[in-house]
Amino acid sequence: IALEGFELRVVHLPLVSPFTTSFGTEHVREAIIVRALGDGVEGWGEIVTSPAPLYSSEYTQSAWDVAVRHLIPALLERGTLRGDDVAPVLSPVIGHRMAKAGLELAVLDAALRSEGRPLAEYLGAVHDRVPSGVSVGIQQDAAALVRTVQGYLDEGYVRIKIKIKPGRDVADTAAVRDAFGAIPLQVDANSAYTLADADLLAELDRFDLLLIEQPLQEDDIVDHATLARRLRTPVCLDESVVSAKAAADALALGAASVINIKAGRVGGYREAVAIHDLCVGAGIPVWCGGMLETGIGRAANAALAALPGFTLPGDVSASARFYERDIVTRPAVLEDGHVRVPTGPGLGVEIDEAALDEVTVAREIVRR
Ligand code: OSB
Ligand code: MG
Repeated sequence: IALEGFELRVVHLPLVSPFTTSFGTEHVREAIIVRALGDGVEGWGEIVTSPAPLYSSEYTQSAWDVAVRHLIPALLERGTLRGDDVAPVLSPVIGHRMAKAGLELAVLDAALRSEGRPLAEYLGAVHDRVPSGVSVGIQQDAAALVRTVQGYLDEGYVRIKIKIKPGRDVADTAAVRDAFGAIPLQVDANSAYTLADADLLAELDRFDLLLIEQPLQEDDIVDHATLARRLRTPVCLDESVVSAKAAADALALGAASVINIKAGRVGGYREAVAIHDLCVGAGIPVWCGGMLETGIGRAANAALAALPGFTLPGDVSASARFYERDIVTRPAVLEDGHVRVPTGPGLGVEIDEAALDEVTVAREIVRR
């Protein structure tokens, strides 16, 4: 496509309930919505940052700054671009993967819409719907957690993930296991532990969890390998897997036996597919993570999760799990425990511009 510019918006979407992880509580989802402006076409993307660098080093203002000063100028300088060109053009810039992924998605969407081709097909999807898991934040106490999980099970979610942190781990997990029996259950620590907690984490082995996600720090690859040898529960990496190279290194060291793939964390959808392909080749199951995406990123996640190697249910929930009002006209819904993979051109969702305007708190257009 012939690129003419990009519109960036910071959006604030109120959450239906606060979302608490080991690193903090959010009441509002902040993200950057990207509109690629082409010659007669446009495309949409989402930069999945938060206001503070607590999940990873990126945050909204860092992504905005690098996008405006470095990434967008590099793309506009090229003029005409295919979706596949975005990652190579942006690769001289180190890091800033969420910013790169959001820009890549907007260009891909524009290019695919102009070809009339769905993103799912472009990525290599083989399913028309994906099983839907739900990520449950840390609640007031174990009783509240059980009530919250009950609600999601009643809605039909096929897999439960609970967030854990020191002091809210074994007892919370026991409460959910005791209340619901042999449901597909996993836990996510978001880097809250160290190798010194290995004995404590081994207590989780008795709950027959699908996996424990990111118990240690982002750069603790060797420690994750040491921990993985101590646990019966499979170790899954999220934060640590920032690229296909990082995934290959983690697998070579035995640091993970499952990988959570998020396009934002790894710098884009092409890179996400590369990690998928690598894991399929290595016999490692993968699943699609989430970053509380709006309908834009959520549509892309559903497409990615439909690739053949995504053999575990992902955090690809219905929009209503997080938002009362989404910014797309037909937000993802839960049907029989699944979310449909959009079939229209590009992302296959249409933007609700009135809803988008309502949640926009900052806006800038960068033209050639
Ligand atoms: O670690 O998977 C994570 C949300 C924000 C940041 C990190 C994570 C999460 C989630 C939510 O677990 C997943 C979702 O979007 O449903
Ligand atoms: Mg995680």
